Amino acid sequence: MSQFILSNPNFAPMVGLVQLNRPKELNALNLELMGQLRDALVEMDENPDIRCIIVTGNERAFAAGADIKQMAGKNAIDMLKIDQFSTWDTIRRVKKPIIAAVSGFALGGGHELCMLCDMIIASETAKFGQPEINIGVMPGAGGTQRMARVVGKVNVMELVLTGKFIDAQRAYELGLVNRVVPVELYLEEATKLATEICQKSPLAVQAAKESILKAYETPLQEGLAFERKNFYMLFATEDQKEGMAAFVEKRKADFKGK
Ligand code: DAK
Repeated sequence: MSQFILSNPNFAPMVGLVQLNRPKELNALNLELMGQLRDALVEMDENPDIRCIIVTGNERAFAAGADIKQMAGKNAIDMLKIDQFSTWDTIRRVKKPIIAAVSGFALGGGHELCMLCDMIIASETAKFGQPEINIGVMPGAGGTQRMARVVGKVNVMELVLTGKFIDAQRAYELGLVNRVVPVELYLEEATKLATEICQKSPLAVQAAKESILKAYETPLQEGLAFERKNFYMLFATEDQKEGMAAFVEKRKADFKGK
């Protein structure tokens, strides 16, 4: 089978790198690529030596969307039977933080994949969009829902109904990306962010990620109750003892993830 994903669990200390690797097709997300991406992410999620994951493409494209050539001849029942959602749902359940390092095109499913990640570092050359409307369909992997929660109704309407692309700066203004950096620095910047997070307690990081994601899925009171339980749970960890002792003793904490 072709290798559509390059995976490096030792990219930087405690940081795993997953690279989409269908460059000729601008990393169009065919089923094989998505399956390999899911497997690589699950493997890194289970690897105790990794605390944070970066997903990237190449300079020209993060991913130009789902593979239109693979989808073109399908009918509704074919799509239903393929059940791509189980793959996307598995990625959604990854517990470790995932940072998308994006350069070039992040379109359709490519942009939806970015939004499935937890943070996004964009190069100045990045272009985002949901152009599905141009090929007679609409976003199907969270484009209308996740984007609406970030950019608000009028902006998501314009982007989805026109299919137009926006540049990295506009994406930043809309809150879709954390920051924009020169193209030669986007992976480095993502690695810096990942490395910073790796210094924290991985248990606290994962509990915080889980709680933040709940904010997008629940009413406030339910989310607050969930947050509270995760907060109490962290007092059962050695990392909490270490973190608070380190503060009192005026030294840097050494978190073991226990
Ligand atoms: N699919 C297949 N091939 C693609 C592709 C795509 N999305 N995007 C680009 N390619 C291929 C091109 O066909 C071309 O291949 P050859 O002709 O050389 O064989 C090669 O990549 C280079 O592309 P271009 O020659 O077109 O390059 P340009 O620089 O001229 O244009 C472009 C770049 C990104 C503006 C253009 O390629 C483009 O408009 N691409 C399509 C963008 C698009 O419409 N994306 C949305 C696709 S629909 C779901 C999950 C996800 C989805 C749905 C459901 N479930 C979980 C159920 C997602 C749907 C979508 O993303």
